[in-house]
Amino acid sequence: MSVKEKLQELIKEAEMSIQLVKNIHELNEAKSKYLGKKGAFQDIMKLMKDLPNEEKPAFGKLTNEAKQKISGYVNEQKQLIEEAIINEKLKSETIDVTLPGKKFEAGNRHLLSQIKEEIEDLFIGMGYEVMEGPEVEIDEYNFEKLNLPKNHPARDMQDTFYITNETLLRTHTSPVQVRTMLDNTEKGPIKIICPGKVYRRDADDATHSHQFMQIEGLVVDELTSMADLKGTLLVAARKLFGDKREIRLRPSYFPFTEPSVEVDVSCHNCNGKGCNICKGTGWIEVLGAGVINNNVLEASGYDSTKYQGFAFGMGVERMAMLKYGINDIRAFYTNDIRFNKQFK
Ligand code: 2U9
Repeated sequence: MSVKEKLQELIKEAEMSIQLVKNIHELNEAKSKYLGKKGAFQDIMKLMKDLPNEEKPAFGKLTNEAKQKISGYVNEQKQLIEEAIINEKLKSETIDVTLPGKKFEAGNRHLLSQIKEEIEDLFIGMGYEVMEGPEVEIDEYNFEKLNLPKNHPARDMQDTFYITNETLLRTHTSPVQVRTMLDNTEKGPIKIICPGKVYRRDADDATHSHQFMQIEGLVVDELTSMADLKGTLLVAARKLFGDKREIRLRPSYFPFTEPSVEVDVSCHNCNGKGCNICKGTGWIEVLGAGVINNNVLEASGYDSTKYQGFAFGMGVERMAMLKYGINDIRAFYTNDIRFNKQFK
């Protein structure tokens, strides 16, 4: 067999076996079998030394052409294998755009946050500023400066969570008003509401919680009256419980206000006719209020002959319970998502 014939045979064999190769690993093996250092051309090259000199260039040309051909087969097969890999990948990653999408449910704010913000917004609309303060307070701001002297029953260990003799968990947000009055170096007018958590040593039941939320308001100015208080609370009651609501004030007592009142709103459920929400009276007690006690003004550096003002306080849970007919305060804190979802 001539060298030419040997080369033609090698080319044919290589073409066939390379075409049968299925993956890159096999292809690399085939490549080194035909084109590698110890490959099929090694034996053919050995024949060169026995050839007459004049035939050597033609022999070299033929072997080079053969190598190029085989190299071409390798490249073609490589391309085919790579295409097959891509096609396989595309097939496995096909997205069916007609499938229904995954539903992401948007959550909602906790009802207490919603009510708190609703109340904040309505007072901001009347020119109030929102103030916050610490939940761990000193006795002086929580009691002393609010006209609750040392022997007052509210200061009993049974009613208040004391941390030390002088520090405690605030029992109302009133110390925030005290701090605002003390911080006001010009001793000028104040118009604020103070929302936040408060703590009392109550046994938890359907209507009591050792921790709950209050919003208190304070207005200090040179010309304020009980009429301003009543007008303010009427606006608030109508914003929260509906345009048709009326309010009534009943005399009461708080150490920090004098005179003090309890405020009822006409029942939004029965329009005042009497139902189980208003216990047949047509009225629901919603908050406490009054004219700031002179002792309280003086304790925080205000001249009570020049300044007066009014204050009010409400429980946020109570507002929410009345508005939505919720009969157990514990529903707010047990984190049952089904409860929260009802107030979307
Ligand atoms: C200062 C002066 C006066 C805040 C007031 C009430 C009346 C009141 C209760 C409502 C239900 C608390 O959450 S509740 O238990 N609050 O009735 N709060 S007047 O009076 C102040 C506060 C601060 C310096």
